[in-house]
Amino acid sequence: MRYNHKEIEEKWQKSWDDGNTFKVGNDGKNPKYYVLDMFPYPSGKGLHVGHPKGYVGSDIVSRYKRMRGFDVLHPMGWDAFGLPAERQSHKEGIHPSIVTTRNIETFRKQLQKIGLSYDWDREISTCDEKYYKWTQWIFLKLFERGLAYQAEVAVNWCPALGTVLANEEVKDGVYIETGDPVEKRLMKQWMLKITAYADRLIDDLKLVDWPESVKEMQRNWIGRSEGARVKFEIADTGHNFEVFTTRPDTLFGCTYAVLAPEHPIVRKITTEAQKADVEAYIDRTMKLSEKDRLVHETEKTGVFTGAYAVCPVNNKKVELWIADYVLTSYGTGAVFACPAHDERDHEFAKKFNLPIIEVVKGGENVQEIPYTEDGEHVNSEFLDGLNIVDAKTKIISWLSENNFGKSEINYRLRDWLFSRQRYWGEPIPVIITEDNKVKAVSEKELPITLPYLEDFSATSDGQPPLARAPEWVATIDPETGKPALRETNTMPQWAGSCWYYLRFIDPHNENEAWSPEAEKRWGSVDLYIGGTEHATLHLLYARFWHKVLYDLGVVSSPEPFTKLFNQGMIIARSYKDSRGKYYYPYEVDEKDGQWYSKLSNELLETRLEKMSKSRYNVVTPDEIIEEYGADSLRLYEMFIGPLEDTAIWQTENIQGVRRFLDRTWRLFFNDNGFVETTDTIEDVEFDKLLHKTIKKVTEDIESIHLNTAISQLMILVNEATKFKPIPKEALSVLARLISPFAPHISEEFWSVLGNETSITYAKWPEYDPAKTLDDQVNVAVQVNGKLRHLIDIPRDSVQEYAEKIAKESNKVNMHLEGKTIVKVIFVKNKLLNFVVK
Ligand code: ANZ
Repeated sequence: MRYNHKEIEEKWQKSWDDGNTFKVGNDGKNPKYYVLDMFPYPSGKGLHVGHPKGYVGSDIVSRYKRMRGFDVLHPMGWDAFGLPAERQSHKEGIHPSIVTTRNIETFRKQLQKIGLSYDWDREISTCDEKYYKWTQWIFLKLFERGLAYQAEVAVNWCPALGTVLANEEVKDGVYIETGDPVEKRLMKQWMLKITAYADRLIDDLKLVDWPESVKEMQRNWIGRSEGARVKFEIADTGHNFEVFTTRPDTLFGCTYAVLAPEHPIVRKITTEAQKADVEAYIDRTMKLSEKDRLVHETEKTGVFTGAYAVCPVNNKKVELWIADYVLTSYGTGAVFACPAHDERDHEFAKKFNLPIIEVVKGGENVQEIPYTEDGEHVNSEFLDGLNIVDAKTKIISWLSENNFGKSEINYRLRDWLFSRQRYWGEPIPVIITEDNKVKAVSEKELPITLPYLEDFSATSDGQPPLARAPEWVATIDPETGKPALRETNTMPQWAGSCWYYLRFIDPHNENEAWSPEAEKRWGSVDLYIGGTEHATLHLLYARFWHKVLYDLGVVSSPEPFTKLFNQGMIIARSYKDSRGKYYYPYEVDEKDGQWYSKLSNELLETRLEKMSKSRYNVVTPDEIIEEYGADSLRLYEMFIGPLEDTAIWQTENIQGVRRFLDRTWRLFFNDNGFVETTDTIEDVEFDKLLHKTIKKVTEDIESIHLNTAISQLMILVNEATKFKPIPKEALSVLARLISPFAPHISEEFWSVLGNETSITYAKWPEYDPAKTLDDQVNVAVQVNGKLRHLIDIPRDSVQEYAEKIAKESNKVNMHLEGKTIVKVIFVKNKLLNFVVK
C-alpha cells in the first residue's frame, strides 16, 4: 500500500465535514481555548503559499488543544467590505457584491483543501447585512457616548481615489496600498474619539502577552509625552502665545522662540520690516507636506518676525521666529528653543547665529554640540544643582504658582477619521433632519442596508456614491414625521474587523450582537495569530472598540487579544531584466549560478522578494497540494523555519518533508496492509526517546516552536524504522504527535490502529518525566566563575566524583595550578565552580 495523499485527504476532509468534527457549541463543559487568525480580505488574486503560514500555525495549536481536552473555538470569516473590492469591481465592471462572493468562494475552497480545522458553521462576512447590522449598532453606542462626532478637519484627500483616508493609511504623502498622492483638505467628517482612550490604550498593554515590538509600536503611535504648557508674552504687542514643552527645566536656556508659520498670531505680530519675508516664507511652507517638514536631514529654514518673546522665568527678551520645523498640528504650534540641549534648536541656532546658553552640565562644549542627557542644572537660578526630573517638578510648580503655565500631557495620536466617500462599506446609521440636525436612527431600524447601485462612482458634483440612490437617501424622521436625509458617507474598512472576534462567539444571534452567556463562555481571544502590518491599525482600533464595549458592560475583559503572535512573511526568488520586466521561473535558465532569460538569453537580476503576482514569484497552495498533498504543504510551511521569521520558499525542498511522510507511512503499512506489531516496548533507549519526543513536541507546541517539534518527530521516525516488528504503542503515540501537523495521514494511521473515531479528539500522549532524563549529564566546570570545561558524568553524581573527574582534565588543571582552592560551589547535574586564590 502506497501513500496516496489525494485519496486520503479527500476522504478525511469529507469525513470531517460530514461529521461536523470541528463544530463547537457554546454550552461545553471543558475549559475553553479561543484561537483566532486575522481573517483575510478576500482579494481577487486568491491565496499564495505565504498566506496560510499563520493559519497552519494556529491550526496546529487548535488541534493540539482539542487533544488536551479544551473546547476550542477556531473560526474563520471574511473582511469583505472595503476599497480593494470596489476597485476590482470598477476594473472588471462587475458589482462588488458579486466580486466579493466569488472571491470568498475561492478563498474558502483553498483553505478547506489545506485541512484547517475551522468551525465553518460560524463563518461570517463583514459585508453581510446580518453582520453589519451590529457594526452599525456599535456605531450607535459610540454616538450615544459622544465618541462619534462630526468635525471640519484637515483630511487626507486622495484625488485619484476620490476619498479621504485615515492617518494610518497614509505614509510619506501617499496611500500605502496604491501609492496615489494624498493632499490636505478641510472637510466635514465623522470622527471617533480614540484619543479619549489614549492612556488606557498605553497602560493596558501591560495586561497582554504580545511581542514587545508591537507594544512599542503602539506606544510610539499614541506618543504620550509629559511636559508643560508655558505662556510667553510678546513684548510691546499685547499678544501672547503658549508653548508645549517636554523640557520646562531648560527655560533659563531659552534664547529664541518659534511659531509654526500657520500660527494665528503670526500676521498680527510681524513687524513692517519683516512682513515681506514672513509672507514669502508662509507661502513656501504651505506647499510642503508634514512629512517633508519633519525630515531631520533637510536644512533648517525660518524667518525672524521682528517681534520679541519674553521668557517668563527671567523676563529676558528673545527673538521670535517662524519656522516650518514647528508643526501646527502638535502641542500648541509654538515652541521655545533651548539650543544647548536640543538638536533641532541647536542646528537652527547655528545656522541663524542665535545665542546658545548652557543650563545642564555634562556636555563637552554646547556651543558645538547639544547635550541632551541628564546633569546638574546651571545658570538657572533656583534650579541650579538639580537633575532633570527634580528641576522639572520644581519649575512646573513655580510656573503654576506664577500663572505662567501648568503641567500637560500631549499625545501624537489623533482622533480616528471614520467616514469614507465610498460605496462598498457600512452605511453610517444617522439621518440629517430638515433643520440640519444629525440624529441617530433607532436600533429597531437596523440594519440600514446598503442600496444596490449599478453605478457606484462619486457623483459629478463630488458627492459620495450613495447620493446616487435618492430614494434611499430620502427618508422620514420618525420622531417628527418630517422628511430627512440619510448620511451618504460610509464606514472605513477597519470597522468590520474591530469586533469580528466577538461575533464569532455567537454568529447566528439575531437579537443581539452576541449573548452575555456566549461572552462569558469564550471571553477574549487566547491566541491571535497574524502579520505585523496591523500593529498600529487594526490592533489599535479593535482595542479601542473593545474598551468602549467594556465600559458599556457588554464584554467582561479590558483587552480583546490575550496573546498575540506574529508570523513571518514568506519571500521567494524573483527574476527581472534590465527593463524591470519580471519572469516566471519556467522562463529562466540557470548557468553557473546565474540566471538567464530563456527567450533572449539576457542575464537577469534575481532577488528575494515578498511573494506577489506582480513579481511573478507566486506559488499557490493548490499546486503544492495537488503534487505533494496538504500534509506536506503544512509540514513544509512549519519546517521552513521559526514561525515568526521571514522564510524563503523553495518548492524543491518539499521533497524532504514528503519523504518523511512516506517513511512514516511505511512504519504503519506494508504491501499487505497494517504492519506486524508487538505489545510492549522492550528497548529501553527507544522507550526513552518516545517519552522525550512527547515532552519536546508538547513543549514546542505550547511555545509555538513548531519547526523544532517537527525535527524531533523526524528523529523518532528514523529510530522507529529500526524496529520490526514495531511496538504498537510507539505507533499510537507517533500518530497522535504528528496529527496536529499532518492531520489527514494521521487519521489514516489512527484508523488502522483500530480506532473508530477521529484522531481530533484522541487523548494527547503523556510522558513519564523519569524517562526523559539522560543518564549522563553535562556539568559546567568553572574557575572563579569562568567556564573552563564541560564534563560528561552520570546523572546525580555527588560532588566528590564531579571534582575528581574535573581535576583529571588539563583544561581545568591549568587554572588551578599554583593556586589555593578556597571554596567549591556545586549544583547537582549543572555546575561545579572552584573559587581559587
Ligand atoms: C523646549 C525644549 C528644550 C524642548 C529642550 C526639547 C528639548 P515630544 O517628545 O515629541 O512631545 N515641540 C513642541 N511642539 C512642537 C511642534 N508643534 N512642532 C515641533 N516641535 C514641537 O516633543 C516635545 C518637544 O518638541 C517640546 O519640548 C518642543 O521642544 C518640541 F532642551 O521645548 B521642547
